Amino acid sequence: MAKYEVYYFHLKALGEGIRLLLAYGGQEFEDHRVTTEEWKTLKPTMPFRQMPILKIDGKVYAQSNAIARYLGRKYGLVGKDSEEDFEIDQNADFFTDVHMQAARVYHEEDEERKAKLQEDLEKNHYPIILKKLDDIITKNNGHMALGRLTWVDFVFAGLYDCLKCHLAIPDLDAKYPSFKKLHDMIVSIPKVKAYCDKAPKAEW
Ligand SMILES: N[C@@H](CCC(=O)N[C@@H](CS)C(=O)NCC(=O)O)C(=O)O
Repeated sequence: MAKYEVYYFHLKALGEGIRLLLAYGGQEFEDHRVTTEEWKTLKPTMPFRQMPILKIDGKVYAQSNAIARYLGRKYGLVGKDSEEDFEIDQNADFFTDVHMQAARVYHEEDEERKAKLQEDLEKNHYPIILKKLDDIITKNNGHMALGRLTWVDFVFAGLYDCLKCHLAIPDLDAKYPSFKKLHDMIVSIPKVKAYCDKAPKAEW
């Protein structure tokens, strides 16, 4: 049987969707939570100098959405044709865009600039893009695409706590209940819940 290993920081963020998918697929895996100190040595050995990566029998694969898509294919969480896959990919990319906008501002080091950028996002962008995300989930029966369970739901659930932190909107759950509902639905799937219950706790 193939050996699966996930390498990521002690975070949920971009790594958790992969862990949740492996748990869903009933796949045993080694969950390497890399420390900042270890990362200095590991970084140059990574395909794109970043994590998460998935190792299968020692072969390294990178890019969180590509890994999630691969696992989705393995576990029957994909479309029935190319057009359905297209819809999943489209909504996954949109979700990544939403997260990247928030992450860029969250990581801004100049406090004054950060406050201005955050104000602009909250006033001019978040109401539009978060409503769009909410519409997608509502229209899809509580899912990210195709009105049913696909791999992008796991990406959403894995990243949700991190997204909340990066968005810095304290009442996000109340404003967009569809988000929390989708997250909670994924982490309640019995095999996924069993993983979550025993996994090391990371805030986001
Ligand atoms: N597009 C990549 C982005 C990966 C990424 O940004 N990884 C960050 C952590 S979330 C990282 O490795 N940071 C450490 C570094 O760049 O040194 C993916 O989705 O996997």
